[in-house]
Amino acid sequence: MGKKVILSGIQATGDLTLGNYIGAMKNFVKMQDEYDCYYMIANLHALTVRRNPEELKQNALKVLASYIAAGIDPDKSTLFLQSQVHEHAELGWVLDCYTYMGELSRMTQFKDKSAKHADNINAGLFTYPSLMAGDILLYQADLVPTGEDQKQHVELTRDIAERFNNLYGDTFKIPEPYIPQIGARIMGLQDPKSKMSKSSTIPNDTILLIDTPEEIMKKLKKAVTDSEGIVRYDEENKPGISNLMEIYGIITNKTMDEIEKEFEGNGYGTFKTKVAETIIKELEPFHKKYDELMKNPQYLEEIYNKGAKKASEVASKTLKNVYEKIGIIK
Ligand code: AQP
Repeated sequence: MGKKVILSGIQATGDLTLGNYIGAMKNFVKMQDEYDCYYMIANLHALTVRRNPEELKQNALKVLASYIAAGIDPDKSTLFLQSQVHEHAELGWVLDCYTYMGELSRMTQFKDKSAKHADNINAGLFTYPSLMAGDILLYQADLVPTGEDQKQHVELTRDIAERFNNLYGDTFKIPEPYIPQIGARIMGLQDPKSKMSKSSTIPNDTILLIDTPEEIMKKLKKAVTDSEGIVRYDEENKPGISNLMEIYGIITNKTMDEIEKEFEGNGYGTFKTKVAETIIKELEPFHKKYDELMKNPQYLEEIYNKGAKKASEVASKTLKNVYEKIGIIK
């Protein structure tokens, strides 16, 4: 029996955050030996918000460089741009026709993003989950590693796949979400009730993977806490400190109990400094590799072209089967 298949991706919407790293990329790296992994750069998804065309191109390279710098080996995993494999857009359209408006209007991300971009609530923002279902189902993925915020979309993908299979017979593998137990939802440093996000406009809210050590230390020192002064995990009443504890815990492999003991009798200043130092150390090799890769766009182009070739072979088989089943002449 062959290896199980994984598909996941990150939108080409800006510099990646510590949330993307902990919630998604760390698992991408961990899973690449055991699974047949397809990691795409979701540049078509990025169009749901207005983008500067040059920045969108550059952001695609940044995501690819981040994948490799974080430890994804392009010889083990298939790395490609979503736009290079036209089957994504085609299957996305087909699945639009098998997804209900009621389902799409229940999606939390649609509600959040429509509130953030009230001047541009476009149809793409609404049907984003059908395109994402197409991304996953094209590769007959068994697992989809993501952060907590994407779980709802993977669940909808399962519903769409089951609906299609019931109508036309076994066509799609039904995928499972794969969500880390800790770190699935890293929160903003200034607004710890909202998820840390690439597009956050709140100063010092987000740690970017490309932040310098000085910037990371500064952001940590300014992170919102509470007046209790005790390093104690309580997500409801101490969201700021609990978020920092999760970040520290996932990097050091320590439990919340161990962290509470470690910082017993210490104030928040000592704790924040230690968290900052831990993040800086974790990201040191990333920085070095990322800078090298971004100086070599030709190498990045080779990687995504090679990946797209392999991805297209798999995707075209699935789409051909889908078209035959629904009566579309190719
Ligand atoms: N704060 C987070 N904590 C844990 N996981 C997270 N992810 C994103 N933010 C966090 C996970 O990263 C993967 C890629 O996300 P994406 O860029 O495709 O879309 P997103 O979820 O919309 O991420 P952002 O950073 O919030 O982007 P913008 O600001 O452009 O919308 C996903 O697996 C996601 O769960």
